[in-house]
Amino acid sequence: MADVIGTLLLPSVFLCVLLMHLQDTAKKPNFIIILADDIGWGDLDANLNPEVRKNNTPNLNWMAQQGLRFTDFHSPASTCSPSRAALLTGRYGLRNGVTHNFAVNSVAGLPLSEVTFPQLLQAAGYHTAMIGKWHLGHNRPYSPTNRGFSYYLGVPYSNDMGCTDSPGYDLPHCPPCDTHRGQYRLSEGRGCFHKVGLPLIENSSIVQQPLDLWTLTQTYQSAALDNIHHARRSGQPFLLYMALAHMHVPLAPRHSRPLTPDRVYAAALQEMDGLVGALTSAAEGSDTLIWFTGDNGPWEQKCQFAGSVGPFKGTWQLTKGGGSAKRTTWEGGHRVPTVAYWPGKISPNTTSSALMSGMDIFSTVLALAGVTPPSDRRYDGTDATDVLLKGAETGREFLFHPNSGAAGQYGDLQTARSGKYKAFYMTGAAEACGGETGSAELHDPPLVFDLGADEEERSPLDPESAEYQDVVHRMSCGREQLLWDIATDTSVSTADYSTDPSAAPCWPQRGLSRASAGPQQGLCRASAGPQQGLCRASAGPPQGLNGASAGPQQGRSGASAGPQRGLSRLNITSE
Ligand SMILES: *[C@@H]1O[C@H](CO)[C@@H](O)[C@H](O)[C@H]1NC(C)=O
Ligand SMILES: *[C@@H]1O[C@H](CO)[C@@H](O)[C@H](O)[C@H]1NC(C)=O
Ligand SMILES: *[C@@H]1O[C@H](CO)[C@@H](O)[C@H](O)[C@H]1NC(C)=O
Ligand SMILES: [Ca+2]
Repeated sequence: MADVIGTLLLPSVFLCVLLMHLQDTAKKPNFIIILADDIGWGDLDANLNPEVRKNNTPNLNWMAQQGLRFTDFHSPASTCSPSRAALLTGRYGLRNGVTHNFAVNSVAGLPLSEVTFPQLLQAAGYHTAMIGKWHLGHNRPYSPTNRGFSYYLGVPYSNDMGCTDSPGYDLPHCPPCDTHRGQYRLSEGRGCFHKVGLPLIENSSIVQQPLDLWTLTQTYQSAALDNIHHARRSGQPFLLYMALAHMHVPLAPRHSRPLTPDRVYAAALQEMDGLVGALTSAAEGSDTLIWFTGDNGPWEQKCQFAGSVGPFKGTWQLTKGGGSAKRTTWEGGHRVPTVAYWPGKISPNTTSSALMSGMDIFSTVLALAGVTPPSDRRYDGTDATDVLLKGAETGREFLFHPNSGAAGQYGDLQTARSGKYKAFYMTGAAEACGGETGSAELHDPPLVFDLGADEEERSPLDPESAEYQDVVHRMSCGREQLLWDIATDTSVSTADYSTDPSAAPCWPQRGLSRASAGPQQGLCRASAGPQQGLCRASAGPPQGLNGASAGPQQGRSGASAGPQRGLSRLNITSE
């Protein structure tokens, strides 16, 4: 009987599967990668025990309930630029060259010899849009529209790297851009940028400077929805890389009443969650993988304006002084809230404890799109398709965390993960709330923690124990293998971190000659006018260029863009 049914059904089932397969290959899936800035593992309610949840992330909780929540997912670095570079290239900073942050006046960015996954998707026919924080070089040819995005809207770096007219919540509180009689204020609190208005860039044009922090979420949301709707109408597969300004200071949640400082972070988190919800709704029914993650842990020195590490306290470090989140390789710096949602493809209400990294997004997204990255280089990302779609628990055998400013050389892989174990060859702290900094320490033999039993990293294993010996042997072999692999990689890039005052994105104020404000200290902002400081690309060429500079220098394997001068690098008049 079964045989008869089998014989009758087989051809039609086969045809069905074949048709589905043909459809699949004809229409590639869409991707929305949402990268939150400085978010803490404990900021996502779904990561916490029900009794300590604060109900700030209902949309993300819902996505987790309808999708997959990762419990051992890590940012590739614990500061912005290296984390983002590794996510986009699938390579450690030791290979892609980006080991620390770029500045407002950085001449260059992610080496041009590097290949980003948006670039590869774009070549495969995707509409590729990016909204938000780039932080991988704002001057041509390093800007997003030259690195794989057909559309870009956002702040070219962090939202605290420029002044605004109505500052958000930050610590210290930064004053507004001061244009009083064309002068800018000389001394302001540490960490406040006052010379350059925070720019909003669309494609390659400054469209607002300084931008309005308080409407930025709405601006980002409208642009994101436009891109999603446009791509859906056109039938073109799309990638949206949404690099949120949230939860990085200054926080500027819109609220009907002024907020007391202790309520600001929660309000900003709710605002971010609302934006995620809007993206999810816009993509409903469009065969879209939505992958939410973070670029590094909370910026603890911002005190009440920083996120929560949840149970990942880094207690060993705390007892020695300093903070144990952003910039460090403690769990608080690297373990980030991560949710993948793809109705019909990812099983609902599942969690995965697979050890994974943001670099794996590179390999997984490309595999799902059927795109093979160039074979002339080595990658550190692994294809996690089976973890997403088949519930496989096999994550990475090893994951290494680079130093991101808390200890040793930038980019050095001094912390290793394998299974439930973590080995520190070097430890270091970031600045804590209150200013304490701690100090770096070399560990030979390494410090080893069993995260399965000790998630707060309190008590290292006894170096005499057999367990320790076994772990250290395995970790050290894995690490040496990787370092050898990098040393023999013929396509390693070096980033140019040189700076030049004229490299800052700057819409010079009309009527204010550079000379009157000091040679390199004019306040960069859009001219006031009918549009209230909104300068469109059509407003004409920038004036008052000053300071010729050498053109961007490339990594040793990168092509040179040739000499360019000052502000014209942004090419405000075109695109
Ligand atoms: C999700 O899974 C958990 C644990 O397996 C279960 O207790 C809960 O009822 C599930 N929720 C839904 C909405 O299916
Ligand atoms: C700026 O754009 C114009 C018009 O497309 C082009 O002729 C010029 O070479 C560009 N300049 C730079 C510095 O890219
Ligand atoms: C940016 O590019 C998009 C798509 O090419 C275009 O529709 C839009 O007008 C551009 N915006 C600016 C300010 O150039
Ligand atoms: Ca960050």
